[in-house]
Parts: sequence; C-alpha cells; structure tokens
Amino acid sequence: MSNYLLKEIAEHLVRAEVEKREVEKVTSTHKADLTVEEAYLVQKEIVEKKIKEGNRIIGPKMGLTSKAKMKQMNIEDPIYGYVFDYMVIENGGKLPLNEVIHPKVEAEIAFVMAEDVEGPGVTGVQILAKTDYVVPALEIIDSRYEKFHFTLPDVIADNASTSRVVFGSKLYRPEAYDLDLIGVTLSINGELKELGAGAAVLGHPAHSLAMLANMLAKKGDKIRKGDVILSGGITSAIRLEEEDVVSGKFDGFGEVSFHVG
Ligand code: 0L1
Ligand code: MG
Repeated sequence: MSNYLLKEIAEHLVRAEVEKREVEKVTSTHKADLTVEEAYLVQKEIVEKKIKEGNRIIGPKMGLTSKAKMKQMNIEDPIYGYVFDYMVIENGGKLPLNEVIHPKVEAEIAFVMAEDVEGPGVTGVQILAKTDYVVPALEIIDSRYEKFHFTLPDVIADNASTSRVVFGSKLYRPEAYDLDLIGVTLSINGELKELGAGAAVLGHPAHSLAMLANMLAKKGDKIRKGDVILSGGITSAIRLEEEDVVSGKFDGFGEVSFHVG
C-alpha cells in the first residue's frame, strides 16, 4: 500500500475522532485487503500526527485480551494502541458526551513501569520485576466505526478504539497482590453491570504486558520506563448514556469513578 494511502486513512480516522462522527470501516471504503502490518503503519501515522500536534503519550495499551473478544474476532493475539495525555479524565470527573461518539467503559489494571522492557522472550515475572506500581482504571473505548463494526486491521488502524481513561487515585506496589485473583465489579447508576477477575486478561495482566513487549520488539520498539500501560479489559465493555454514573470497585484497590455529562 502506498504511503499516500496510509496517510489518507490516518487523516480520515483522526478527522472522525475530532469531528465526533462515526465512519464506515476503512476495509470497506479505502482498501478491502488492508493487512495487519499496514494497519499498524496507519496507527503509527495517527500516533505521530498526535505527537506533532503537541500531545504526549501516556503509554501503550493492550486490547482484545479477553478470550471472548479473541473468539469473536477469530484471532490468536491481542492488539495494542496508544493512550495520550488529553485522554485522561480525573478520578471522580466527567466524560462530556459531546466529546465522544458512542462510548463504552471497561475495567482494567494499569502498570506504571520502573524500567524499559525490551522483547523478545519477555515473561510476566520479568514485567512484575520492572513495574513500579499498579493502579486500577476504567477505560473508555470509542471506535470511530459505525456500530463498533470492524475487522482486525480496521480496529488496529483506529488506535484500538482508544478514547479516554480514568485512573485510580492511589498507586499500589505489585508484589502485594495476586493480580490474577483481583475481583472487580463495574456498576452504572448503582446497578451491577459486569464483574470479573484479573485472570480474564490473558490469564494474568502481567502476561498481557509481556506479550506487548514481545509484539513491540517485532517493530524494533519497547516498553519504556515511566509508561502507564492499560493491560486489557477485565470486564466486558458497557455502552454509556447521558447522565450515567460509573463506578469500578477493585478488591483491595478501592474505587474508580466518573460520570457522563
Ligand atoms: O481496549 C480494548 O480492548 C478495545 C480494543 C478494540 C475493540 C473494541 O473496540 O471493542
Ligand atoms: Mg481496553
């Protein structure tokens, strides 16, 4: 695929995000046979464009990490995207509905990295040894595609549907927890909507970051010291509506919340 077309698809997806407008998936409109490799090149264009515009990367994120999502998409490996500073909402803060298209929320555990981690061959144990802190989080995903309908290359090109994130207010040392056993509930307007445990993320959230390091290594890239990394959804993603009050309760980690305005 030509560089010109990659850039055009990247512009198209950024425009959809900025204009808060859902668009048809790019594999229908631009090029039916966009490969996974090409999709990551589109994502790279988007990331570079956002950096040029003055935004800062908070860290990479992992997506499609649950067995259910992987089965639904018929894939073996998860995907990654990037979270930027403008996407962070303070704990207890507001998600203005007019800033997004059709948001959904999922509960996750984020890692704050103490050191660079470079693949290949990285393990979950190595990730934990190089993690400063873990922190509970609520990720708000907002595919730029109509009705969240996409193929694997579409969603990779669209920065893995990344839109907003709310981090918990306290940081926790990882060795004090069995992250796979952490129970999480996700409630909206006081009603329990979803529950899960850390093991829903590829068996253990640290395993997800090990896969990330190994995937990045194939691109000559790595996890960096200071990155804050979303490891993947512990719960399914729930569609958000005007006035929703959202609360994620994490065993031993406290609560993360926001409301939709
Ligand atoms: O963070 C995620 O797991 C989202 C990945 C993209 C798939 C989706 O939009 O549901
Ligand atoms: Mg996610």
